[in-house]
Amino acid sequence: AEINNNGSSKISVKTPKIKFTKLFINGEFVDSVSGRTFETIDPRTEEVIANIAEGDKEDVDLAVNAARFAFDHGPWPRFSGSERGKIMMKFVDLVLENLEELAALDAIDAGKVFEHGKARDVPFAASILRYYAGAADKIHGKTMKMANQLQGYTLYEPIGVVGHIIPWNFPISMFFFKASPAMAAGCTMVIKPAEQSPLSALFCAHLAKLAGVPDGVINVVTGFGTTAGAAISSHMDIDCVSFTGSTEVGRLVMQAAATSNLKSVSLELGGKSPLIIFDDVDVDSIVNLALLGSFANKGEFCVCSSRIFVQEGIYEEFITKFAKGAKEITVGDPFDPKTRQGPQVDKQQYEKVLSYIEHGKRQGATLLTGGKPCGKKGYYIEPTIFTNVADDMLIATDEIFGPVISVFKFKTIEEAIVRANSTRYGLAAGIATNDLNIANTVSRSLRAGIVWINCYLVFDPDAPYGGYKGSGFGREFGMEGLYKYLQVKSVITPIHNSPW
Ligand code: TXE
Repeated sequence: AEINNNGSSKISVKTPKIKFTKLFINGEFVDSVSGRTFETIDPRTEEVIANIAEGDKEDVDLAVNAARFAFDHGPWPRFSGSERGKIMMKFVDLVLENLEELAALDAIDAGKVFEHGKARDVPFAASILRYYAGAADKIHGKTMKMANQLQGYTLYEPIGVVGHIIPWNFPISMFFFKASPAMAAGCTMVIKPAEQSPLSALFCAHLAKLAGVPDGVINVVTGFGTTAGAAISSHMDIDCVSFTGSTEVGRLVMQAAATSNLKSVSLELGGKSPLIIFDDVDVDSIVNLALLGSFANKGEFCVCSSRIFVQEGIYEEFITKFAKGAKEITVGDPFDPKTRQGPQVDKQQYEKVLSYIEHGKRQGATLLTGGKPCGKKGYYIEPTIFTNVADDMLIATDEIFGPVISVFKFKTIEEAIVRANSTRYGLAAGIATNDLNIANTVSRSLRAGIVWINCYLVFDPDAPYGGYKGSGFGREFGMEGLYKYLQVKSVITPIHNSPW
């Protein structure tokens, strides 16, 4: 990999000024009750960017009270869908007007490539918000002609106060993946961004206020998982918790929901997604697809194609070209236009990824390329590929969440399906073939919430995605992503003396 990180932040001409560092509760930026703060770190330089208010249980209580009041007495759930949609559209405009600043905040806070933020993350976040703004006035139930002179209809009602707990890999996107459908439904909410990347969520809270979102509808409590996060999942007055993060914490969130008020839960957890490449494909174009599926966002994405299965006929050609492509990825400062891969989000993730690389070597896999940290400072890791990986090695079974990919060789379709499915996860999968019959057979056989055929990492607001098996449950995007924030009520009434 070409390294352009020289250990200083001098490339970064666009470092944004940090305007918002406090909790956002009931339409105001406020200090935490304890007055404590925590440091958010720049993964390029390992230096402190800002001190952020550290919310804890008392702050979550205040935020929930504000959200509860806004739900029980405020205008938001009582607006017509089109009134909510209008305010959400204004919010979309403000997000796009502030596109550069938002992308820059995620670049310094989470190490995300600035150009990618500008071209993809922020516009996609805006398109999710726009989709649900459009959906807000299309929520309706059905009528039922019932037996015995009864008539019934269903009402779709907002579920109430929602707690959103979000991770650090797509800070701005996740904010809108969670907030937009809940807003459309008429819910009010408390959002806890990840402690590694709180900046863009606070900026978005400010934009929500400018857009005219009423006070108390969106509250943002920055802080840690075991304190602020746990206070959300165990809160007695939150009706629904929507979590994206690790499988271990997903389990804790569900337990806390069960032992508190039985709030509804949706979980988007980790993955170990297979990309299956059959030997009828054009290797060069599939290599590009595999590079995208493997090393986008430095491998810090839940649908990363971290297990690539290649049919034996093209295996040698594929790994040669795939390794060459990985070596050509420029790792460096996210603000440098040449950069394709920034630093891992924090020291913990950086060390986790490096320790998996050591495991892979120790367990006898072949390190085809990469495998080392790079740069003098910051959490940079070379794009790394292992071959000769046994299906039960740790690097083949665990979510590494970094730029580390295992490539496997297979012979038959049946073998590919069995091996691809032999994982505790089930988030995404990719298939590369020109044979329609293979594509259809394999896509039906894979136990994953989203399957890409001859493409990868393609998301659309209208296409639901979420997990099978240990990758969680509940869907984001599409109307499915909206219905988890609604409850259905059946209303039944007798009709007297009707001949029908
Ligand atoms: O996740 P956590 P971490 C995976 C990925 C990564 C690993 C660890 O493999 O390497 O998880 O990352 C909050 N109660 N994913 O440790 O801890 C926390 O503050 C309530 C996959 O950062 O799950 C943050 O806001 N909340 C994933 C959020 O949970 C708690 C994206 C996620 O943090 C909590 C991120 C608790 N007890 C990591 N503990 C994906 N699916 O895309 C923590 N949190």
